[in-house]
Amino acid sequence: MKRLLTLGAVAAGVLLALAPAASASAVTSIDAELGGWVAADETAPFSLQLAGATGEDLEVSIQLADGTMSVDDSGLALTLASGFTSFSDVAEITFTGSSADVTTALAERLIWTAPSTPAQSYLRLSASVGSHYDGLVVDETSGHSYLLVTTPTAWAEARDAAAAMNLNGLTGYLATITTPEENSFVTAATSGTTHFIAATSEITYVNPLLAPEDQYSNEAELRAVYYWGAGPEAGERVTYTPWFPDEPNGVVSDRCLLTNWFSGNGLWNDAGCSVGYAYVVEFGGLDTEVGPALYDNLDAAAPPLDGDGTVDDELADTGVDALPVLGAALLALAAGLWMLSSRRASAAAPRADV
Ligand SMILES: [Ca+2]
Ligand SMILES: [Ca+2]
Repeated sequence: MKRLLTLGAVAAGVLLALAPAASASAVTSIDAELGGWVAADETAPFSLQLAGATGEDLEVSIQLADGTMSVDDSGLALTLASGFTSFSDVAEITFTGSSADVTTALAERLIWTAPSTPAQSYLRLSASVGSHYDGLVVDETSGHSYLLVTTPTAWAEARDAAAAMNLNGLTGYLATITTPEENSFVTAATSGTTHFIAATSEITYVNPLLAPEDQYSNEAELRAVYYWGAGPEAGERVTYTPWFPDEPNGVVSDRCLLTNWFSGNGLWNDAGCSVGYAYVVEFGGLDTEVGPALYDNLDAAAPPLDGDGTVDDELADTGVDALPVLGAALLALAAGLWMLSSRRASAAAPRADV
């Protein structure tokens, strides 16, 4: 029986791991349209296209080799990261937002201003885009990450909400606290907030995780017997149980476990599954981390020129009217100044499809 139970638990765990992973996703790549050569101080749109983004909030970092950029965030709910103060005229930026708003911002709202010298430049940048969760805490020892959700939520809804989360390819799950070290870390990471963990003795939550021959026929058999109801340990018996004094007190309907009962002590209590409590989502160990998607052309070759490589040809590639630019460049050379006429600025008609 014990052997069968173990095999069943492993099989169920594998099934559970595969099911959410198939629907979860992450930003897997960034494609860029950076345009061609741009005259000094001129602006040109550029575009970063994300592949794989789903519902999770995203964090973007862009760093330019030279020049400045602006992100038109009008109508979009984007938030600058700590240390950044403007979406305009910056050489470097990090911001967060919903997957939809970030995707729109990167695809349609980016403008580059070329540096004042040399007379023409091409855009070089590095960018990264990954999942973003406010308050996420990473255990550097295990590599697992934890997110406290303080909205009072019933256990099954918390389990399902956690499974819908995705951290750079890692599917979330209601936290499984399996060692004293993990218990201490999560207690500290949540500042001792009372919250649900994935342990349960509710028959309708446990049986689907077990092989048919291991399933329980009535709830009395599951009295004070706890299983992990989610995560890599789904379907496994709970063995580490740091109970609060006099718990579990065995109230028949109290079949989902809370930690930090009464105080930030890391001690557990059996409680009602349908009562709303905070919960902790854990990421790690269930599937493969994708990591933030990266784009970097800092060392890439310059974009090709259509003409003979002279200034006018190069600027013509950007769509800028070449003649006034060439005139201004010659004038600037003669005067020892790189002054650009307002006519030239208004003549700029940069192209993103070079
Ligand atoms: Ca765990
Ligand atoms: Ca109790």
